[in-house]
Amino acid sequence: CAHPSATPESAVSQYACQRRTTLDNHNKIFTDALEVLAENLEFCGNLGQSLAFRRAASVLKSLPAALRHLQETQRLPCLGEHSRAIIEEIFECGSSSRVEEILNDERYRTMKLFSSVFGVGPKTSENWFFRGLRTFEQVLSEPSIRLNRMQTAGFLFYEDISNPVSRTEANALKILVEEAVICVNPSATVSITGGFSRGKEFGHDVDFIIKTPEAGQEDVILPAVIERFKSQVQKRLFQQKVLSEDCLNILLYSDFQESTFDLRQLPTHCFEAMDHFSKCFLIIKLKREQETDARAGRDWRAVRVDLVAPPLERFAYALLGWTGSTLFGRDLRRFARLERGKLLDNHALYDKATNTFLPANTEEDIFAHLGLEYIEPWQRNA
Ligand code: 8DG
Ligand code: MN
Ligand code: MN
Repeated sequence: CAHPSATPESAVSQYACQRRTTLDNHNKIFTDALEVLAENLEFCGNLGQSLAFRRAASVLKSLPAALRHLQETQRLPCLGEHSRAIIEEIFECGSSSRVEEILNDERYRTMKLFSSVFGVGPKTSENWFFRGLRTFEQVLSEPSIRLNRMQTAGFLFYEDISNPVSRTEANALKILVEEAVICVNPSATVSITGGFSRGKEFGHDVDFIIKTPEAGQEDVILPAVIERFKSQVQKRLFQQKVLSEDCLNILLYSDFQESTFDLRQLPTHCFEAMDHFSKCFLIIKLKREQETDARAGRDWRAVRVDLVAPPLERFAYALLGWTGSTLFGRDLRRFARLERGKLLDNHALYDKATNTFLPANTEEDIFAHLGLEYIEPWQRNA
């Protein structure tokens, strides 16, 4: 990537946080190919090179029109010779032989299959692959494999969870989550974050962020919500005929992670965007709106839900992080560090020059601290 000061004002920035990237991708044929290459490198543990392909794809996603000639990539940042060679081949042949090769590669296909299970990451997938396992049947019948609780739930609800969640379902879930949250704390509010807040019509889960005005409430609200889910909510909704009888047990899986957040801790510079806030990863039963699953004989489906509850004074930072996209967040942190001498993560923004934490009530405040034009959530699909 070229240094931004070396490029004219109108040029595309190397930083995703200085580009507006809507879901209207005019270069899908190229970005799909580059993302397969990136994913394959991730499976191989080559995160640096993977990121280079992810950045190249992201730049193309931000363009207002489809590329017409390879030469157009010359003026774009983050497009190295490898990416350009892939684009060139797609221009000439309609597809990339390297991408086709990866899509047919046994290791890639197996890693893709295994890591599609909730709770199974690249490490476990690789382990299973090198033990000669290729299918779910083989994994599940291998006596030496002990699945953890998350993976067990992942296999149990695999079909449901691997089906994308619709916006309609996300809105139905919001009502359910809001009901529980307001019951345990009437002053708390719930907002959808993650992909749906960026305008996506479908997601692999639904992400919610909870705002609690009273200090300390962020630490107790999620366990209380989980308890609430386990008891009254479903009964009441059952009485109101919102849920059917077999929906009574609404919580199919819950993993609460206690806060390890420390107000004085400086933002960390790490590869992954994981944060220290109180959060939970859930699988929730959701009543189907229209058709019932006749084969399964049930009128509900399992959906993945994430909840996060940051302290009020850091809410804007948590929201910015959880809104994503992952690459947008990564570039915000990189921009802050390299261009502004500030440390940013999901918890805070720290000015190294003055040794102070910069307070923010809104996402707009954070962009302003960084001297960046505000980018709306739906323009953060980098
Ligand atoms: P999708 O679900 O529609 O497929 O996409 P998404 O909503 O953009 O992805 P996600 O995997 O649900 O994650 C949403 C954002 O949350 C993403 O930018 C990563 C971010 N995130 C954090 N911290 C943490 C964390 O500690 N755990 C998880 N699971 N996600 C986190 O910023
Ligand atoms: Mn999500
Ligand atoms: Mn999520």
